[in-house]
Amino acid sequence: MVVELGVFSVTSAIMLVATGVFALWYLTSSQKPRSYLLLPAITGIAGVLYAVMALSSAGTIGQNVIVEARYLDWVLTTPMIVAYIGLTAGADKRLIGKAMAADAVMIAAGYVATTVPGTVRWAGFAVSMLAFVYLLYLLVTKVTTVANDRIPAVQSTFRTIRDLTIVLWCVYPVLWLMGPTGFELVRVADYHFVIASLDLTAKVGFDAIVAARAARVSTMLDDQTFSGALN
Ligand code: RET
Repeated sequence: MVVELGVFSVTSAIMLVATGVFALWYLTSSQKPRSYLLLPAITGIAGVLYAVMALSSAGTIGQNVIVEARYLDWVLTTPMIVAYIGLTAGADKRLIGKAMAADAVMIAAGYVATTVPGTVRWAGFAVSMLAFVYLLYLLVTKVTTVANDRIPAVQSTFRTIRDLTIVLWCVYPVLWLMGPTGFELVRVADYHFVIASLDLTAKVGFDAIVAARAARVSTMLDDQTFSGALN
């Protein structure tokens, strides 16, 4: 209980501080595509819902809503991460929508697998896995094909955030199987700690890479404009 309260509180604090940093970054950046707003939104939603998890584990909220808060965070923010990757690639609305829908199905079925016992549990897991594999398929085939038409700097950002996402996200179903939801090989407190670390990397790490790369690309473009003006 105490360990979980600590893990949730610290994670919430880091997410909220990161939200402030990314909001400031947005306000001060020279170019302001609307997609940049996804970055503080992703960490902001998680910051609030991790605070709910902390309050729930402290008993301040009468009921245990840890699982609900976590899946609500995931169902809102993981499609936003997918949308950001799609927008970076330059994919059209239809393709981005498909990938976001697959993602939402993955999380919704995962929630069923986590909360409903018996056969439904494994049916939920199977549906979630299928949606996950379809999402990965879209990312490495169709979305990547579109990204190949972009300038090299954008292509490399795309590949970095795509690969970070694929590698990190593959750990979640493995943990689900090992944790209290599956074969109980990992203790509950450790499970929450590992998930919080993954969530932090998948959100704050992801946002930081995007922001750092965006700054570099715009400096490069500014330099080009500058040298263009000289010629
Ligand atoms: C579940 C269980 C069932 C099978 C699969 C899962 C996948 C979950 C994923 C979650 C990603 C969360 C992220 C959060 C960021 O803060 C639901 C665990 C496939 C991929 C990136």
